[in-house]
Amino acid sequence: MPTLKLTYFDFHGGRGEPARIALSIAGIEFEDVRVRFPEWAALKPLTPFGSIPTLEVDGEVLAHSNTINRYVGRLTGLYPEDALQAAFCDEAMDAIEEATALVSATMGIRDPIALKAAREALLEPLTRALRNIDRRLAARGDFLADGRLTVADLKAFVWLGDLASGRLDHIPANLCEEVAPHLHALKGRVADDPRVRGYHARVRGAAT
Ligand SMILES: N[C@@H](CCC(=O)N[C@@H](CS)C(=O)NCC(=O)O)C(=O)O
Repeated sequence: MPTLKLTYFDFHGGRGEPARIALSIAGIEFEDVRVRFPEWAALKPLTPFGSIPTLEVDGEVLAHSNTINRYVGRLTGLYPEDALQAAFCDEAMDAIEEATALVSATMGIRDPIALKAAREALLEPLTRALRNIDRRLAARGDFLADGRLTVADLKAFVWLGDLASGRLDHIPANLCEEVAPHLHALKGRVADDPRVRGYHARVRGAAT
């Protein structure tokens, strides 16, 4: 197994958390580097694309969350071997990434009125993304690909947790529940997976 160092912000969510969960539940050792927000400005220019997560693999640095998720998925057995199922997995992760980028673009808005307007403008595209992914999930069964837990489900789980966290002002915490019932059920299914429950029991209280 390669030596792995995963670098991401110090909270239980966002683009780096699915890889943390995947590696942890597979019992694969990795250095879990958690960046505090004040440390980020100094680190940013040292990353390949000015963003995190990054995953160092025997000294080679990988960037972009879905690249990392696929790589980690292959290491952990949480990425489909079948080409079509792998494409289903990728499609879901790319769709979530597109929706995540919409929200990310509003993260730096400091003016409360501008933030409210930007977040309210997100409701329509976010609802559309949730409904679209929900329809794909409904067509495929209990999981987004391969009929079993994959990194796509972990990415969906973390994304939906972020949306429902109440940390995103002006995004109703129950949006997924209201518009995407299959995804909402998937979130519960992943949370109830004994491996994921074990992960949360281990990390609870370690970070916010
Ligand atoms: N497409 C990239 C986007 C990464 C990204 O924007 N990460 C955010 C955190 S979730 C970040 O590094 N923000 C700080 C910044 O851009 O300065 C990915 O999927 O990893």
